[in-house]
Amino acid sequence: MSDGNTTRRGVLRGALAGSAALAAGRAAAESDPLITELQDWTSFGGDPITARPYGLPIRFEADVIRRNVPWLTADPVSSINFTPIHALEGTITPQGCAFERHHSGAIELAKENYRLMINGLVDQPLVFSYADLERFPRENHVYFCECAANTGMEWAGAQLNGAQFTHGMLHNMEYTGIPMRTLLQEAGLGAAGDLADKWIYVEGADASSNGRSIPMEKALDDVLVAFKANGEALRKEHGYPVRLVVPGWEGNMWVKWLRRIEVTDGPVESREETSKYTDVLEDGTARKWTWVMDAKSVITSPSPQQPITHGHGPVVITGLAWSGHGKITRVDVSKDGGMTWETARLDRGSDPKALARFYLDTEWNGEPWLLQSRAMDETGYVQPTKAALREVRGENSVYHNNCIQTWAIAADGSAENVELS
Ligand SMILES: Nc1nc2c(c(=O)[nH]1)N[C@H]1C(S)=C(S)[C@@H](COP(=O)(O)O)O[C@H]1N2
Ligand SMILES: [Mo]
Repeated sequence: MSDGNTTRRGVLRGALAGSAALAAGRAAAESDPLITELQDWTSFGGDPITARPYGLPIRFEADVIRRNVPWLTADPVSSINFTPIHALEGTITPQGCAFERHHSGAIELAKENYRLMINGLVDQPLVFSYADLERFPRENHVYFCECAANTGMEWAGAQLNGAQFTHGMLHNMEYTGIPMRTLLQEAGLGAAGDLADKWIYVEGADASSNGRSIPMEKALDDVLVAFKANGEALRKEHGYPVRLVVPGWEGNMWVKWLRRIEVTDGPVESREETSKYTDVLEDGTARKWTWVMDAKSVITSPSPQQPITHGHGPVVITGLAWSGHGKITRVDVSKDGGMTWETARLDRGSDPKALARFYLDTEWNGEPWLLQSRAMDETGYVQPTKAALREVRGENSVYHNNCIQTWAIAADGSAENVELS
């Protein structure tokens, strides 16, 4: 055994003296055939470097995939699948398992067929090719994208048994793009006059067009016209070759296959911002222009798809937190359904409008837990309970459900989606 291992063991022994986990580790080391016998992978060569020009996850990870809920939508062309957040770590979502939401399916649009038009109240209407866009100064930023309908099925009660399904309309990527401001300035905003009451209308090249109105103030602030995610081209399903990134605001505004930006003197009041993506309130009226995604968090492990399977002793509770208003400043974890709270360790939590990862390194000895997490952001906002949200929103809402989620952990380590009354 190397000195490195001896030292690491010494540290573990000090930290976890007498724990079940350490005892199990010691017993295994003496009789474990994986240690005492010669294995294939130590005896033969592996794959040549020519085996996979572009790599996929190893087959043992084949269950870390996007999944859908067939009964949710009538048709898989206008539908949604969910990020396997229960099985991911850190904060960056790989494109290959980042949720998809299409209103008319994912289209295939080649760079050479791509055009982006800017028209309306501009000095000079312009049409850009993809190659034109590559010549503008670009920036890199990490942002979360959450569909406003994320957790929307939970308004009426605990419905779906897994963080992937309750909270998986969520991804977080590093985008490379051109500030919207740069392109608007290229077209010239002199003709628009006073910008305070101006808007842009953005639409995609797919059959749905998914048109949305965005106030000029936001357009000139941090909106990106993006063409790369996590260092590589956008995937087809995320809007290849160009999509809009609208930091902190509901996913519906992140128009994919972006084809047109029109400067307007008011909102267009499109389908996606009137009959959809408005919030029905307790009294039956609907609230519109609820763009910002309020602070929210969820424990990803343990959770229904990620039960505790290693017996008693040390356990890592972990999850994600995010806020469309800026940075996550604190996340608390409760094991007793919100009666008492412990402050979690924030790791990768300082990027505004990006996912934060939190950990509570703790012990579990078979006692029942009612696990919850509660996020706070830099505005001082605290993630609300479902009861508090229902007082305003009733039970017929769909969008913008950022309530505290509860997982019940049973004596066998299994976890279930429950609602506390
Ligand atoms: N052109 C176009 N853009 C679109 C959509 C669409 O159907 N067409 N869906 C929107 C919705 S509702 C969401 S939540 C996000 C999802 O982005 P993703 O599929 O990359 O996860 O894209 C938005 N942009
Ligand atoms: Mo969405």
